[in-house]
Amino acid sequence: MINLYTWPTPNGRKISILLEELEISYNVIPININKNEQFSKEFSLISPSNKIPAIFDQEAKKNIFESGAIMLYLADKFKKFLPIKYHWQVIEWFMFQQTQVGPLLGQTHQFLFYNPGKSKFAEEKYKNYAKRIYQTLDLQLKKNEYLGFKYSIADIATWPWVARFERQRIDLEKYPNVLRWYKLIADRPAVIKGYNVVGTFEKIPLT
Ligand SMILES: N[C@@H](CCC(=O)N[C@@H](CS)C(=O)NCC(=O)O)C(=O)O
Repeated sequence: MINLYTWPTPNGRKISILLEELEISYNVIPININKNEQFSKEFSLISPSNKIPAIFDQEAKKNIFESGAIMLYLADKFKKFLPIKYHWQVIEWFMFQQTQVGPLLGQTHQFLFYNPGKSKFAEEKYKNYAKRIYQTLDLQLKKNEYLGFKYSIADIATWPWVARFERQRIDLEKYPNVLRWYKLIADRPAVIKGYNVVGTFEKIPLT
C-alpha cells in the first residue's frame, strides 16, 4: 500500500493520476498547503523540502519526495508507463516537464493569474515562455500521438499542467495538436478519477 501526501495542484495530480493508471490501492493524506500544513514536523520527515507530493511505500518502508522521483520509482516498481522500447524518448519529454513545463508554467501562474499587474517584465517573460512551451509540445504532438510515442509518465506528468491553460492565458485552439492530446487524455477513466482525490471537486477544463 502507498500513502500519498498531496493537495489538488498539477504536481499532486501527476501522482494520483499515475496511481489510478497503475490500478493500485493507496491512501490519500491531505496536506493543505494553503494552511501551511507542509511545514509540520511530521511532514518534514517525509518531504524534506516541505512540498507536496510525497509518498510512503509501506511495503518497501520507503519515503520519496519530488514528483519526478516518485513517478520514476512507481514506473520502475510496477514496470509500467516507461516502456523499454521508447525509454529515452519518454525520459526526454519527462525531463522537459520537470525542468521547463512545471517550473516555468508555475511562475506563469504566479505572475499572470495570482499577481497580475505587479511586474510587467515578469508577465511578459512568462507569457512568452508559456507560448514557447506550448509550441514545443505542439510540434512533438503533431508528429506523435503521445509525447514519448506511447502513453507514458511523460504524458501523465505534463497533462495536469496543460489542464491549467486558462491560468496561463493560453488559447488551446492555437495549439491544435496539444488540444487533441489534451482531450484524448482527459477522457481516460484513471485521469478523471485521479484529478479529484483531495480538496473540493474541480471540473476538468473542456470536459
Ligand atoms: N519540484 C517539486 C515541486 C513541488 C511543488 O512545487 N509543490 C507545491 C505545490 S504544486 C507545494 O508544495 N507548494 C507549497 C510550498 O512551496 O510551500 C516536485 O515536482 O515535486
